[in-house]
Amino acid sequence: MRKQVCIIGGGPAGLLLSQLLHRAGIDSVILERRSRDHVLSRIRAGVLERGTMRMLDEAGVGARMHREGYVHTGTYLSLQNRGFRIDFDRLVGSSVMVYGQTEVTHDLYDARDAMGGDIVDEAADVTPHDIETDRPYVTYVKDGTEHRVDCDWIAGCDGSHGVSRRSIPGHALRTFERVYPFGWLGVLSETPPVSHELIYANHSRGFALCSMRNENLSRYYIQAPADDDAANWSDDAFWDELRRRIPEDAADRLVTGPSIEKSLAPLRSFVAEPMKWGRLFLVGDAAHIVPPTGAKGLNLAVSDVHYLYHALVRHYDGDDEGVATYSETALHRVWKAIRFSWWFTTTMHRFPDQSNFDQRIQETELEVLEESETLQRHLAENYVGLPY
Ligand code: RFL
Ligand code: PHB
Repeated sequence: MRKQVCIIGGGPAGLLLSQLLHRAGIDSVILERRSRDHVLSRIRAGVLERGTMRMLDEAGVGARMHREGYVHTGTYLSLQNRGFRIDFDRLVGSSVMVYGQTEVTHDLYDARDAMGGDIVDEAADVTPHDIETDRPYVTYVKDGTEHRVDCDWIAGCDGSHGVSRRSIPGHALRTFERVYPFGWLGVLSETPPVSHELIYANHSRGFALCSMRNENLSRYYIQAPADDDAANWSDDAFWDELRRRIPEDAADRLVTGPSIEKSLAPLRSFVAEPMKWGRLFLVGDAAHIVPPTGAKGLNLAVSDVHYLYHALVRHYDGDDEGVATYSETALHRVWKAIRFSWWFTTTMHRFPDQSNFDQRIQETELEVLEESETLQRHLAENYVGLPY
């Protein structure tokens, strides 16, 4: 088959890119390794920046988000069981949308299907070839038969364990990484959320986050050792630990119930440079990973898609400036989100080797934040998403 763009990976980045390209008259195919059921059952991000909302609207898939999502005009931070609010609306005149990545992915698949988009699922051995030439192609195996996609460009939207980044020669790739000595143990439960707004809690027992999906679906996380196992945690043990770490009034009204999902996610910061090599672009988690504390992963994938989409539209209009500068432009924004996520993670979590000095500095950082509108504005600006 011949396509203008071959997209590897059918997560939110790949789906959104193909949807936008289709609407601009540029044809693409998505090669996804997993089944659609698998992709649609992954529980991940929950917070959408204003730029992400705009992009979903631009792709024509924002209607259900506006109907069913929750606009949050602020968030709570807590230190040792006492919370204070950061008011995004007052500080920066903006807000975020709480709408699960699972739902975003659902809406994108529905839109792709409605437009007859080409998506190959359960594509095995997806391999990019000749990316340093003007005639790249991608091979894959489906139901035991090898297929070939000839294309102008390859978009590597295949997440952190995909094949795209590995296709860039080692001498050309530079990576930057920080691995944190803890993970997030997450629980999804069919209970009313403890708070209408998110609560990010710093506690001497470790970080906790209260989030939500809807009026009867809550998402909670607690910091746990990186080598812990979700199977070690009964629901009761999880609820007890969460209750200890969050503001007292929230702990008192927390409604608990059986978990319908429980998993441990490791935390790391990672960037691969450059994000373009020859005819291959890296997009989203394929190029960078952030710890979830700043809620930036999905949102960064969407801003990458924004830059790449406009670069490709310009290319087919005869202007190659956008494709030439994609990596530089995207990385400029990526590093700011990497910094914010690192800062927020470092400020909110307890580190195993933290000295009493480090701990006092961390507590003072949060006290200063509570007192300083300037610092709050900085946090708000980054949390709702830097403009693009
Ligand atoms: P994805 O979603 O990983 O999709 C990549 C797709 O590529 C497929 N694939 C391949 N296909 C073909 N051939 C191969 N060789 C392939 N290898 C992989 C995969 O099956 C998959 O379908 O990457 P994408 O599209 O770049 O999207 C990135 C986001 O999914 C990710 O950044 C966020 O989920 C991160 N994240 C959060 N981001 C936010 O913006 N806000 C949040 O609140 C937030 N919370 C989170 C998060 C991630 C979490 N976990 C589990 C990592 C909370 C958690 C707990
Ligand atoms: C979530 O609801 O899953 C969520 C919310 C905020 C974060 C991370 C995850 O920072």
